[in-house]
Amino acid sequence: MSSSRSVYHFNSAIVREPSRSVVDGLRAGEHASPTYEGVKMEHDGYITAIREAGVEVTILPALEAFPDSIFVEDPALVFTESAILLRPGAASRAGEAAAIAPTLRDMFDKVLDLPGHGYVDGGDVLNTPKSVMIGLSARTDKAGAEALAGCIDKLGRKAELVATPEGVLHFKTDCSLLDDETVLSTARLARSGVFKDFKQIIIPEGEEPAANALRVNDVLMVPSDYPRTLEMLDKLGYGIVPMKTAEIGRIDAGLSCLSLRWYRNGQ
Ligand code: CIR
Repeated sequence: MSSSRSVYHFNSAIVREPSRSVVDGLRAGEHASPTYEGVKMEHDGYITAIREAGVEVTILPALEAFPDSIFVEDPALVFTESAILLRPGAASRAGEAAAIAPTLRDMFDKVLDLPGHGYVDGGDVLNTPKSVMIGLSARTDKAGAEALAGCIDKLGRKAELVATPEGVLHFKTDCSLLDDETVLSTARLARSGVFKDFKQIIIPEGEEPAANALRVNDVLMVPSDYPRTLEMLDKLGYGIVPMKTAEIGRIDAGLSCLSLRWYRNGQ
């Protein structure tokens, strides 16, 4: 593994087709349901964008029994050297880890199981060059976060437990890594001081859902409905690709949750 490779350099990804049941996906607020067709269109656009960014995409079949299973980021965590099967914190998503396990066992030499009984959603995990940040949230508890930190330690990486703002679904709902030194963050998350060792770009007030952007190789995918964020990031010189997220946004999802991404050696 080259130590100079950026953590956002990916050549492989897994996504899962949306199921018809995606219209029943979990949501915290009173949002109207998305349509299956709308979600499918956004998902197709996402696959195209990450392929164009240089990533080979494995598409898994829809799972009707799991409305939120399109969000493959949550039941697992993947690195070049290993995958870790997590334990999603929402009861309706608990079976998603077992559903994705055979694929990960096929594609990775080493697959670790989260030990113990705690819970972790992958949406709470931000991989940065300094550490793997694990956000405590309503989905990720201390027992799960500590167990995950132990797995990450075994892989020779450094883990760090951090807080997610109250009422925010996942740590990464409110932030993303823009490059090796820079994070994009909401003001409410940045206020906690969690990114004090990074250069911080703060989301304009009222555009908070834009914080879940996704850097893939030379491209920065950004939700398309947030013009001030798009303009700010464009001026900073990032290679912006605006992505439609209005439908998945109705079930509290953003861009990172739609894929598991890693750099596969020897490809
Ligand atoms: C959920 O509540 O679990 C889904 N409706 C949304 C999951 C979004 N996942 C993510 O941000 N990693």
